[in-house]
Amino acid sequence: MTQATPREPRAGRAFLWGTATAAYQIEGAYNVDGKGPSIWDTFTHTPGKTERGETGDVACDHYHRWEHDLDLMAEMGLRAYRFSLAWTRILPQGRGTVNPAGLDFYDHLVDGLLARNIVPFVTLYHWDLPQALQDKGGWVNRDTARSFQDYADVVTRRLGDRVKNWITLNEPFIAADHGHVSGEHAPGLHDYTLYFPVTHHLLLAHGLGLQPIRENVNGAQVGIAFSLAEIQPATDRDEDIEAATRCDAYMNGAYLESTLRGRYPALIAEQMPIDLIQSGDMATISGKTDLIGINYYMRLLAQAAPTAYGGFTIAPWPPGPRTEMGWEQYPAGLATWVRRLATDYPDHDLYITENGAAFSDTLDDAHQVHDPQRVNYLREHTRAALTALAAMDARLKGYFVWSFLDNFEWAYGTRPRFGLVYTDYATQARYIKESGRWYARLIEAGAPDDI
Ligand code: GCO
Repeated sequence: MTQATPREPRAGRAFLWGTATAAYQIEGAYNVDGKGPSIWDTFTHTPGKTERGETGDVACDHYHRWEHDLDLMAEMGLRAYRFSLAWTRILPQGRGTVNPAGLDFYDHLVDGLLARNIVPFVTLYHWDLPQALQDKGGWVNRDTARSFQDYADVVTRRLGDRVKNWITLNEPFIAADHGHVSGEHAPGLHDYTLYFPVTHHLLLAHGLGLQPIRENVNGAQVGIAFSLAEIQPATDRDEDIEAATRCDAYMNGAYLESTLRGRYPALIAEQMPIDLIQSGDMATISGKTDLIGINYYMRLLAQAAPTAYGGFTIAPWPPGPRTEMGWEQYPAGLATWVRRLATDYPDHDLYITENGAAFSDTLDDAHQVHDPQRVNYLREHTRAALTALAAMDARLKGYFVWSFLDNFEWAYGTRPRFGLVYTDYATQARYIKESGRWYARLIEAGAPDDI
């Protein structure tokens, strides 16, 4: 009797297959209906900051086209949709006066999702800090954490009866590092010493934000969407192994351990300025959460660099398949994260809150986009995640493709295309790509190898 080949693990009917976006990357309408300026409006309007000087002033014009976009999500059979709120659409100055039109927009968006049986996952902060708060020091200023708490209160009072799944922060490491150390993101600062206060105040904002979410949302499920690269030593030399430990602490441990265990990794804690952590902060930062968001794109190979910030640099990947961003395709790293988090934090639900890839998509005369590379990428990564789920009996509850549609990729502008849906920026027409049709079949089948 030949052994039947084991079928690939299948996601259950309750598994939330979805897509993810962010306000600044898709909405446009940057100064419409009372919205105030964010640091990304300021950054992209500053010459030299973005490829081709592009801005998110229009982006995908989702602000005006959201109903058609929701129809496309329903056509693909999405079960969930992760999106972020533009803080300055709701509180144009960051705190104080509320802009009713901003709350109305998200109110209608949530109702539109629910009407299509799509579960909303709302990200409160996806990097677009109000410029008015940046003018007072931004995340370097501890008060910004309090402003975030007020913002979370305003939003959850309005949406908390219908939105149960909340992501406080998207990728705090990227916000801290790219915004304040490398300067490639808004607000475009270049000072590695800012990593510590910005990290701490972002996490304090998360902890303070938990309070209104718990008060205003019955049955809230809340957590952070962490940028989780799998860190490996570039070689088996002791110094590179040590460099990988340092890199993992800076990029991952500083955020996971502080919020989930109430302490920074020793390497980080010992560098924190004395007066930065105030009494009670770590208890606030590690307030109870329910879910862990995994934003996974790549592994990183760390190598020793004694004079570099953090004592490490990132080595080039070995030859192999790449995405349009030049990123190595490494699905095994996603499985590693599912296993690691299921082991370390068994009391939390896990969601892959972002995973996807940019490829050079072209629209043919029939308005079709044949993107077999993206289909293969998604097949490999969903297979890796579901295999880890089965092996660990992990509480992996959902997977969100980055992204629903092609959108504004920060400093790269609109050139990189990550979407399951093609955005024709000249006409703002949308066309579901081959990968979007494949994803719809995956949602039906539940297992990537069945389609
Ligand atoms: C991120 C952000 C997204 C990006 C996506 C592709 O993870 O960097 O959450 O806004 O657009 O990851 O780089």
